[in-house]
Amino acid sequence: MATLKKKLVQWEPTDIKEELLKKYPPKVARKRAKQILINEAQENETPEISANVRTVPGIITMRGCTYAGCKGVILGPTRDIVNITHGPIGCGFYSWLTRRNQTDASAEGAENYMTYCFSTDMQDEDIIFGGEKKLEKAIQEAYDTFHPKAIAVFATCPVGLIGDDIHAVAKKMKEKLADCNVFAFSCEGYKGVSQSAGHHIANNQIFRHVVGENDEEKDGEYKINLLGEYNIGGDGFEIDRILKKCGITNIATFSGNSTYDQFASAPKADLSTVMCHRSINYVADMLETKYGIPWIKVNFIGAEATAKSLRKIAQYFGDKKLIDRVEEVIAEEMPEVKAVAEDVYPRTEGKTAMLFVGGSRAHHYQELFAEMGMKTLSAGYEFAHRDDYEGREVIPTLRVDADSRNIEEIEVEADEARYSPRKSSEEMEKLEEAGFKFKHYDGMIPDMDKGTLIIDDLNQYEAEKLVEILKPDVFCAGIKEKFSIQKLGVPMKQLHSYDSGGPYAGFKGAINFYKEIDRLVNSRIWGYMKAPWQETPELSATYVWE
Ligand code: CFM
Repeated sequence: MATLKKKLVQWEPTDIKEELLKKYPPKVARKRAKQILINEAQENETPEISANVRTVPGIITMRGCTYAGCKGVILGPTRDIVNITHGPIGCGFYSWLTRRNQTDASAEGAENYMTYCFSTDMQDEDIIFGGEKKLEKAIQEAYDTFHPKAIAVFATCPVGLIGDDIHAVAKKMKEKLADCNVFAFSCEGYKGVSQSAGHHIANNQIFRHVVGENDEEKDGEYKINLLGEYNIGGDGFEIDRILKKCGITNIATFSGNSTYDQFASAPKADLSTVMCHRSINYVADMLETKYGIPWIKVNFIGAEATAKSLRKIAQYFGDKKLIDRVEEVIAEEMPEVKAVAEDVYPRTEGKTAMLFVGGSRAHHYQELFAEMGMKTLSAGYEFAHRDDYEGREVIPTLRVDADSRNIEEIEVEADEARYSPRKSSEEMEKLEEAGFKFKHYDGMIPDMDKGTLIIDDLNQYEAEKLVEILKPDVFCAGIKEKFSIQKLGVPMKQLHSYDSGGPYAGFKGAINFYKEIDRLVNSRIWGYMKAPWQETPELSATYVWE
């Protein structure tokens, strides 16, 4: 172990970057160079990072496809919509319960279709002669069997290639079935450069076909929406527990542990809180434009971040009763969190981490590591956009390329009957003067130290190189990375599925995470692994870039 620790800090970030790029053909190296940024940690002076661009073919990316982002990520956690994959069976099968979103269907009469895998199972003849009839039959069959309140149809790559009009089929069946909302998503896997395009396609259609469908008033005080929280490993359950304890009413979660009615009722909230900015910021914007609901960024990953987010919500409503209750809850929850943090701290302090996850967790989880005294050496997203790195200020300057133009932007206007500003402009100004920021996200970069490496769309080759050079105490990514990293002698924590652990959100989640990471970074088993560079030490400190 001692020999491994020695290797830290002996590489300059510029040398590491050169080392990562060295093997590539010049054209690929030039492209990747723009996606690898050495952090200046100076607000607003950070040079731009290239993100949301195509992966070079042949590179083993960590990304997923557009269909995965639509069907799996956004619609996956909603229990009472029948989700039919129109395509060959593999797409439906692969997205069948592979994401660890949980749901609570224990209420009497609760519908839950999440455990089912619905697919049209397209065959060669459907590809040749068209699959619309088969889709129509599948919708009818699902309706006859379950009588769900909604059926969603998802396009896979071949559907787009052969030109099946899934929207026409959905429209026809909606009219025919009358008491079932049927809508479709043109989320062919190839549609965008990653799953991020699928989030956008999914949210547009949910906004168009479901949001606002239920106009009934909802009970409760301090009504919020929780956007971009997907209840992975029960995170949403923990957040809901805390919100409830504070007396805050969660009208709709998009989309962890959600139902059709939650989406339909979202306009009834008085504040939208955004967890995962990447996957859902456009819904927050649309809810504001159409219904007048302001939005703020929150983060329930990390105990301090959770406390801060609760205080922000309370400050927004500005009611003394809520402000006091939130303080009481924080005071009640924190001692246990602090006790565990203090216990692990001597063992975790000074340890190092790398995080390459999706489009928000690589940022959020740095909070939890910081609470344990751990330092993030390098981090990056798989598919986030520049605003998730550099902050929302860059949005007006984002380049619209052929791939992003491919994804529909829906025009939303204020709803004549239902638009009502939740706060007067004076009240909003007052909050802003007191330091409150609406529609605001600074991104990952300002929170990272100078000299750290921020890498977009990291691939397998670069991941192994990075680990080899910097030897972190823990590497965080997903299942595809898990074993190649562990074979290098470094513990690997899955931050998508949590390795079947969790929850890690909120106060109880922080406790789980501290304990888990303490076990991982202090396990002696990693010391027994022989990594290739331990046998070929020329790759260590003696290396000089020419
Ligand atoms: Fe948002 Fe997510 Fe993420 Fe994401 Fe995801 Fe996920 Fe993720 Mo895996 S919505 S961007 S597409 S926080 S499934 S719950 S863990 S890559 S960092």
